Amino acid sequence: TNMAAPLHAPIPELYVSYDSAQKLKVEAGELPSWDLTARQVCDLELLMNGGFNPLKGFMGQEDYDNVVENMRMADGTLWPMPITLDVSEAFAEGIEPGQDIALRDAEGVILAILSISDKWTPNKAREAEKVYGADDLAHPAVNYLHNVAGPIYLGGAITGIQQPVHYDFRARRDTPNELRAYFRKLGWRKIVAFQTRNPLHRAHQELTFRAAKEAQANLLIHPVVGMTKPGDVDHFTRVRCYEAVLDQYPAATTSMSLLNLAMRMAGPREAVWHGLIRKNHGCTHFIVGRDHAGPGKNSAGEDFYGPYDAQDLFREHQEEMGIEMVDFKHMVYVQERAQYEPADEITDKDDVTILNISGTELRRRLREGLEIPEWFSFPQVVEELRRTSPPRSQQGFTVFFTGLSGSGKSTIANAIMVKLMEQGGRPVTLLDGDVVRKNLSSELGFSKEHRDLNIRRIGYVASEITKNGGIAICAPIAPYTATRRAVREEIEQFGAFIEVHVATSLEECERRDRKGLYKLAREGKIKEFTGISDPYEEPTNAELVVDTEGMDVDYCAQQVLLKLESMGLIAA
Ligand code: PPS
Repeated sequence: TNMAAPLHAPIPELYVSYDSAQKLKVEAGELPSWDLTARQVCDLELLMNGGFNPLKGFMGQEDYDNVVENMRMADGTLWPMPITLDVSEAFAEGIEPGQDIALRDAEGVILAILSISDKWTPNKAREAEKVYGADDLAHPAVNYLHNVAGPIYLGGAITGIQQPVHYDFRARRDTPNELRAYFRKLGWRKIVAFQTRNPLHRAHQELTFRAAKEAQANLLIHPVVGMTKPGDVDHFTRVRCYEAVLDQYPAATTSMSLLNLAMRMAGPREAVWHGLIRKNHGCTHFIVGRDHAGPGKNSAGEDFYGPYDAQDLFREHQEEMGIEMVDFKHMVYVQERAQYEPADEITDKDDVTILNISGTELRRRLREGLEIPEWFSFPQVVEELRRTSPPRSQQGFTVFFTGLSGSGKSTIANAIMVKLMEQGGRPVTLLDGDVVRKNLSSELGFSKEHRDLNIRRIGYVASEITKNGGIAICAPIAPYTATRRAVREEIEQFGAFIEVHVATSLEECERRDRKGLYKLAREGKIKEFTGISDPYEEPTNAELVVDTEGMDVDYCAQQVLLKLESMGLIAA
């Protein structure tokens, strides 16, 4: 009939009109202001554009407590995820309820005004237990909660001034109301949403096709481009992959839109949250597969949630949510029938060959440049993935020498540099301790603070080189374990980090005293001299330890090269 409810009517946003926004922006310049973290910008965007409808701002304490304890706001509305504004102690000190503050993005642009109603110190251990199921730092959101998020929460209503600016894939991003308008325009009534943080392979395509068929609905591929699980394929690469497979879908019935959500990997609660967000985006159905939004293993090596816990929790609440679940079991490839089938529907398991490539196996094959079969993925997708994850022998890496002054770091580092340049293929940069101190760190001395600063600068440059596919060779003393570890973590985001401890003993270094510095240090003419009047913390987890006593430089350099070869970093 023609009496149906208005299709995909707009939902409330928190933005003020354009004119008011211009005025508010000027006034807000006078307010105390908080620079939002990357995750807070994602949350704010979805608050303002209605993605988190019916939330009107960052949660106050009462709503927060209720959400943590029983997945509901204080007024009983179902909402599984705390959406809170965490700030530092120093910032919170000067802020009281009743006050307005400006919220700015990383560039300093004012996005919104927060009218503060609540300020409190949350019980983070409790939040971790209840929301994520365990106070275990192996869970990325629990780690974030304890180690990244500030200690104080501020709550209150948001007045939206402007959307966060995105320079990437603009045409592919839609607010809930933009998607609703699009569905209205095309006359799409039933829409099944597919949430993903991974590249789409054939199994996903099959699953989404089946889901759309089952629900007799149009399909919205709705990938997350905000924040996903640490270590995921970056969203630039993924979107190029999605664009590459979009051709495989019927354009008349399928659409794709990017969602700037910051995921928490909270499994069951996250699935319900995802469902509510999709409902706000005008979808009527939502696909929940095996281990939806799973965080991986806990610190005891077990899964945080059961594989179908998310489906169970969603099912329990779907009526109240007003969005229907399309549940899926694990899809596997049956070689004899050359097709994907849900694992639990295969009745002749013993007579057929079931093929499956796990995420870990896929990453291994990419890393080692091995074959990825066509039954698993689309050639265009594999090509995109290979472009961002070339085999290790084509990726950047950092060799980080550490050891006492005069231990032979520079000499070995120079030999390695020359040998790598002889091989060619990648640019090589040497960041030698002495040389760095003449330019990059010329104003620094040898206090702990200055040494740390020096090493962090070297680490930063090396991480940029590694990211861009080059080889960085560093040769500072780097006496502090914690600082070496920080550098390692920064670099390992982009490529391999090989720590080489040049373990020449103090006695030997002092005996050689190639620069005459030990003599001066003993005489007290050089203060804070490593090994004499300043500490050197020996590495315990170096990839390689070389002892230069009685060995020639060439032999030491060979050991480093062999290590690089065994790690697949240079061609054998
Ligand atoms: S650090 O601790 O990593 O920042 O040191 P680094 O940048 O590698 O600088 C070490 C070189 O500076 C010379 N030098 C000293 N070293 C240690 N302690 C003191 N107080 C000191 N003063 C000057 C020394 O020549 C080191 O060079 P290498 O190549 O290690 O011998």
